[in-house]
Amino acid sequence: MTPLDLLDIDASLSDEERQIRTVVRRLVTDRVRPHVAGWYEDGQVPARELAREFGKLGLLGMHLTGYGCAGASAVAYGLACLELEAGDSGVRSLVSVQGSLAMYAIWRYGSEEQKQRWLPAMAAGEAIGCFGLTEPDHGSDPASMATRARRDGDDWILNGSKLWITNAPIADVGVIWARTDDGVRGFAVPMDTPGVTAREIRHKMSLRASLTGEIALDDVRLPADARLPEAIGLKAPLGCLTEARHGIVWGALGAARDCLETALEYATTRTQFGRPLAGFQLTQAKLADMAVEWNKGMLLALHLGRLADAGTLRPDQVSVGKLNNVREALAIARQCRTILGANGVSGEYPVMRHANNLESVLTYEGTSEIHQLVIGQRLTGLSAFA
Ligand code: TGC
Ligand code: FAD
Repeated sequence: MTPLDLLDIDASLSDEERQIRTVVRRLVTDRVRPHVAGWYEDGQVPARELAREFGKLGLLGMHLTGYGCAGASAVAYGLACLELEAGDSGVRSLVSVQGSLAMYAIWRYGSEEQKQRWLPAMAAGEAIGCFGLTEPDHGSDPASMATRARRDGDDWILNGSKLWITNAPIADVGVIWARTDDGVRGFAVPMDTPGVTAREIRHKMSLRASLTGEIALDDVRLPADARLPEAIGLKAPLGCLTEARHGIVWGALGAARDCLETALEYATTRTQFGRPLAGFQLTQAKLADMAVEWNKGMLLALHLGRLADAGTLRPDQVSVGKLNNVREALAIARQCRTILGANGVSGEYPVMRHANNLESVLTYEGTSEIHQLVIGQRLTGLSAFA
């Protein structure tokens, strides 16, 4: 429960959903909060160690079934993302990329052998996955990707590069998307294959508690069975994005909640002009407006989560949630920062870290503009991309 829950949204959750949320919140309190400011400042995170701990709790690929995955509901997965991102967006990213992108791709499009080989180890956090779609020259428009896969006998030869790839520097397996003579296809690439190199991208000013890398693919020879047999065309990677974007719809509200709770606490304890900041009408107006937006975001997330559990969620509906909740979470983080005054820019408080992180969240998994255009297409029937 949070005092921000003005609408008693909590009452709409099942006991199981609340229990999962409690477990994840405790994990974040014990394992993330005490260290995350330091990880952020150092630009380092013990991702492997965290992945093993998350794996033990069943958080990796938790909404998938079989192969060591927990088979939780979409709403439970969303709540887990929310709690993780209340710790840090980078920590949620570790889990989303592993579960919703890399594991989901193998689970949805892979052969039985690929599933047996990778999924149990990934669910346990013993193997780390990454998802290579974005390229240096092709971000919002993955249909134009330049990475090529060509046949050489039964083998495949991959050439190209992928940029801004979460977990790449430590990944054991990369789900790599490449153009073939027959269109876009996906490959499960062991990252120790000769010709694969991953370079860490340093000096990010956002998502610093997350490892991001560039993957170079230089005549990478793969056996025929490295290709994900059911991944045919661009809709395969885009289908993975829909999974991850749903998690972000919830996750962004976690970062916003942490900012709001921090600002609320600060405003009630800090006095100026002889009274708490929270006693000023202007501060209350800020807090009220932010809490209203946060509650609207929660209703939206819950609605989309229930649609996902009913199996009827459409990608353009996920765009509504990603666009709104990340945009509002970022606005909330920035407004909360003003309430903390100078302390708002200090790493002693989580607010500026969340605000900086949300700049990445606004851009990755489809920028705000891309989601506006997806919604625009739904409304008008006209594609702005074609
Ligand atoms: P378009 O012609 O619209 O679609 C091609 C085919 O794909 C289908 N489709 C989708 N299917 C499932 N989910 C979606 N979200 C889908 N969007 C489209 C579509 O129905 C079509 O199917 P079919 O059967 O007709 O072939 O494709 P387009 O080239 O016009 O592009 C559309 C656009 C711009 C929306 C798409 O390219 C896009 O979403 N671009 C943004 C790229 C992006 O989001 N990249 C993210 C990379 S991963 C990442 O950022 C990870 S961050 C770390 C973390 O998550 O924590
Ligand atoms: P561009 O596509 O060049 O866009 C630049 C600007 O132009 C944006 O504002 C965009 O909205 C706008 N724009 C583009 N096209 C249009 C249009 N048609 N109309 C109007 N405006 C438009 N990718 C992965 O594949 N895997 C990952 O694990 C991953 N992790 C990431 C982690 C971080 C920290 C970050 C920052 C990014 C990550 N990404 C990842 C990449 C991310 O998905 C891309 O950055 C994103 O898709 C945008 O691509 P771009 O940066 O090339 O921007």
